[in-house]
Amino acid sequence: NNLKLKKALLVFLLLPAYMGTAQIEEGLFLQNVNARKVEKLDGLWQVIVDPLENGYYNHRYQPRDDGYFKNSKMKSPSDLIEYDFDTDLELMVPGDWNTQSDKLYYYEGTVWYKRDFDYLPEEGQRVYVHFAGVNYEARVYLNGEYLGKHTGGFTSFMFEITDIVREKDNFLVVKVDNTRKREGIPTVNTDWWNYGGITRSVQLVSVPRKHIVDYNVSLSKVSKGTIEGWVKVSSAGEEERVKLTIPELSISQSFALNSQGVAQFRIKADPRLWSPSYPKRYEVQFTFFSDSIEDQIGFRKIETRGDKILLNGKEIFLKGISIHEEAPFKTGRVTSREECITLLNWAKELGCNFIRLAHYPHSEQMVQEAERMGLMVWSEIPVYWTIQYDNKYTYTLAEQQLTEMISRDRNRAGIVLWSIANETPVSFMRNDFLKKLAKKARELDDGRLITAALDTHSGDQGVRVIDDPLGEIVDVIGINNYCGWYSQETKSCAAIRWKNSYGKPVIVSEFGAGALQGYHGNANERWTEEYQDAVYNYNIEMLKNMDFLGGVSPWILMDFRSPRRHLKKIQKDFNRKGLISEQGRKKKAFYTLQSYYNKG
Ligand code: GCB
Repeated sequence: NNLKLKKALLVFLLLPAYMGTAQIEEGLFLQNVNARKVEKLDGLWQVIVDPLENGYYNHRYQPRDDGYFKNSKMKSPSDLIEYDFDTDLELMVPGDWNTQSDKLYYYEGTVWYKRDFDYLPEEGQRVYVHFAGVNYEARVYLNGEYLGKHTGGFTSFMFEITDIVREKDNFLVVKVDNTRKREGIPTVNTDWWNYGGITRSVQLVSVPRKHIVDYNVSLSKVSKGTIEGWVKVSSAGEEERVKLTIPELSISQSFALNSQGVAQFRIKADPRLWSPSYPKRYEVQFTFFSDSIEDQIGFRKIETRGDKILLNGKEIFLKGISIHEEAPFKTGRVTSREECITLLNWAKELGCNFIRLAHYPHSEQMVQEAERMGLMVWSEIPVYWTIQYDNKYTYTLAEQQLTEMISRDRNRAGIVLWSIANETPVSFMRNDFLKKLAKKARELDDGRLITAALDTHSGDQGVRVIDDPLGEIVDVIGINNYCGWYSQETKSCAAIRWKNSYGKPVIVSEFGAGALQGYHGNANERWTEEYQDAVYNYNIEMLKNMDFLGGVSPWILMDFRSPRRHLKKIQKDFNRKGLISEQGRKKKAFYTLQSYYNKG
């Protein structure tokens, strides 16, 4: 019949969009989730390791209606149910699975997570389940119902559960899959461990029906002595207003919302500006009906003039260090505020005013603590090495991760640079890809600088020329350069001269060398602390000849796990370029960099 035919035709037309990996679901968003009414679901979760995705596909490889998300239980002795969360393994959330069980050390695939909870919903509230980070793909179910899917291991996402959550015996199930994908962001080939799992906190968030969704408060780039921004609410009726207070600046004003629930504002104000030496943040509060939300916000201006970086109108040199989100002492993913503080304190001890958070967005608390401690931040998405620049889906993923990173952290004055790529090979497709990403970043946020780490440069009679078309696109050029390690003798590094014809500041975003902490020998003996130290000494000499140098972030603060590092006696699956071992012991080069930073 006609209707059936029409339906079939419709399904056919819609099919390509729903096939395979081509599907990305638009997410819900709430700014500053941690300042809302939340209930944590952290702690032990029950898990089932499912390498064949048996809990998802049947033997014909079709999605099952009775997958593990149903959390079925035997009802009579003759029932056949071939899984049981409650008698299987347990894993800590937040946490990667690789460092929690020897069997899961190299595991890549699906693990099902389940958590039971009771919840007392309040009248008139909306409830969400919020994930701060799950690597890489998450499918989420509550009480057997599918909530949605998220792709990307380092950004947050949430689903509404108002009509599904009940007072007793809820079960939340997440299918986590960290399979590396050629078309993914990142792609299959990286130099860090593919830690799988629910690596960051999970919480239930509740807000009144009429609530504040998102906001941005910053120092105006154009008018002096002005704070400006916008606030968006869930739904605004006519003549409804939202209130903003910043008590320390004697600001208390209300603004009319437009039909989209958005209010924009500009207020004369003279805040003390945020800087590494004075990381001042103000208490900022928005109120809308019964909802109110508080944040700590700093005000600062970051810009470039020629080849200089200016913070609050004054030239500043970014004394930095690169950091992976790898936990000190225990290794694995960072899961606590204390671990963030340990890493950041080491950066402070080095004399840093800047950190490069490589190679993906770190946790919200890492960024917040850095800002509180006066560290400027470079924040980056894992557009790394050879992702598929000619794949539209890959681009969509990159843009999604960029958007999620900026949305989450747009109010963090500490972040001064958004990085859109690391060591990507020049080609038309890649240039186009990154041009589009940079444009998107600028549309989303005009209060920061755009950067990327390049590794291409040509030689011109002993002079290295930065000659990547990406140089045209970014505001600040990052260059990774491993003189003395992957190329050339250590001694020769001091003599390198660089040519930069872009008229923009350059950050040497990586240099470094591997050393096993406690292993000593000659300065020409690989893996000794002395060799690493020599690389630092000669590269620091090179830096002194770069007039257009705006900053440095050597590679890297602490040794980190990488499956590319097979030298059993030395590496044991660790990239040894840390200035500090994974057990927190400092190597010689730590003090060399420290003395360079303390002098400059
Ligand atoms: C690089 C990459 C970084 C690696 C590093 C290394 O250029 O950007 O992710 O870990 O080199 O140690 O080889």
